[in-house]
Amino acid sequence: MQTILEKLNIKSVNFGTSTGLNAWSSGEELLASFSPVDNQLIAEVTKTTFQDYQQVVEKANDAFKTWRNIPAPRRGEIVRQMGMAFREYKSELGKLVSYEMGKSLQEGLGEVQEIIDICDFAVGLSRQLYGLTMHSERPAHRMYEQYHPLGIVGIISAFNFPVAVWSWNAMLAWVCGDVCIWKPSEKTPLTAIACQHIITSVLKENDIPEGVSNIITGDYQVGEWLTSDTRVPLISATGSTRMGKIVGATVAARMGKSLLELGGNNAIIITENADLNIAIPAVVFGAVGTAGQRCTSTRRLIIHESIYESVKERLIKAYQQLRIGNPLDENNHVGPLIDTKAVEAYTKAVEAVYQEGGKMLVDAEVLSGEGYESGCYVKPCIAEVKPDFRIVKHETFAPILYLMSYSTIEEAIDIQNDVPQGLSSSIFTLNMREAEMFLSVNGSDCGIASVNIGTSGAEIGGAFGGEKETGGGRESGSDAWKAYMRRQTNTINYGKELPLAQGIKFNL
Ligand code: UN1
Repeated sequence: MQTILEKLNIKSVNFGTSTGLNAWSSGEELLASFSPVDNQLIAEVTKTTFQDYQQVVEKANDAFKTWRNIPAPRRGEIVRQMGMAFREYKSELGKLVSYEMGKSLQEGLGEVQEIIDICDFAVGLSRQLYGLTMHSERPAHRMYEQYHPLGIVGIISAFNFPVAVWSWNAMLAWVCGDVCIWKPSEKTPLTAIACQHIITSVLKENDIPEGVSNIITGDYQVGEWLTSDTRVPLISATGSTRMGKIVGATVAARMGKSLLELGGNNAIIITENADLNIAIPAVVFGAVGTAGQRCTSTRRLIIHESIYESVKERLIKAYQQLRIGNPLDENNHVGPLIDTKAVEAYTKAVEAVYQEGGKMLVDAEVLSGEGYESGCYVKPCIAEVKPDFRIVKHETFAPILYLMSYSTIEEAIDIQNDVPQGLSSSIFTLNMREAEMFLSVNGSDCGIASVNIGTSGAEIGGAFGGEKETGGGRESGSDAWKAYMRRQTNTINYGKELPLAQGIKFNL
């Protein structure tokens, strides 16, 4: 693990909260980063003080005045160079993500690949920040709209995707002409600082003020400085619904904009017309990948009654083959949960399943003994439940899969929609009517609805986000960039008269 820390000039302790490479923080309090893999202290980071925070905002504001005047395609060129830098550090950063967060090495590398992909996307986007032109109802008038940068974008990210989700926001914000202040999860500050170091070298080489990219570290209080700050027009927050409700209310109270990407409770419907050879692996990856800690993780399986028993058996068999252990060992499928608090939430959810009358098909277990000393490793489990169990409507960030059966496709869609969350959903079927019904206005109510692929692993090209308690925001691809800009409608009169709109006459 030393390599990336050394290569990035991260000297393990107290390198400070910084807008760049200089550790100028006045803080003395430290934030420790422990790995859930083996409970080792990886490093400690200085917590941002209120005084630091003020400096960061001032630097960001100054940098904005320069950055917004750099033409968008030129900003895209800087982002292109960032993408090249992330390519160079892919294997080391991927490893650090895996070690600090606990996801498998493959997934850690996949996360860095998402950064690279969004950089490429943003480069193209930098030449496509299009507005429309309209035909004015008045003679000799021209109307059009244009998009201007907003200013400072506050990014609050979660531990489960410690770097990718930041990049979806930051890369778009940068080509749009905004500057960013990033508050990473207090559980994964190091990967964030590694990204900041990678970015800073590119900014320096191009003579761009370092205040374009800023990090603040600490707990919810630091987040509160950001969310209540009128100098920060947009807050993009990823995390729990509980957190999102607080952030959303704080930002709304000051009429700021928020982009919320919160909890999911994602289901897969397996119809009697499904190709089980693709459905089963999709379910297993969706449910146990990242140890069930993606907001897109598959939590509920809604299976047609005629194939329920055979799907159940195939899943039980597949789960028996899962290898749980150190995520840096490529032979393992499942790594640890983020911390022992998450293990508690897993245990509590399993208890709730029993209490409500559910049955375990693959038993839950907190693992101990050699290799599991951190106390964060749990066995992915499968529970047989009824759709109306309270626990089934709740998002538990752990590898617990709920199985239910249905008899009509309408019933399956009702079950799928009948939860407070609305992020990702899928149907496995080769029947065109079922697939189209699922995608229709009467189908899934989620922000993401797919056919014959799982609920997780969305590509960056699409808009990412969901409805209801998921928060309604859209990040990443498609036209998600519009959230990072302010729209201005412009009307120009090039005539010699002053005709009023709506035919109003006003004679002086
Ligand atoms: C998240 O879990 O917060 O679709 C994001 C996926 C990833 C992103 C997940 N591309 O699973």
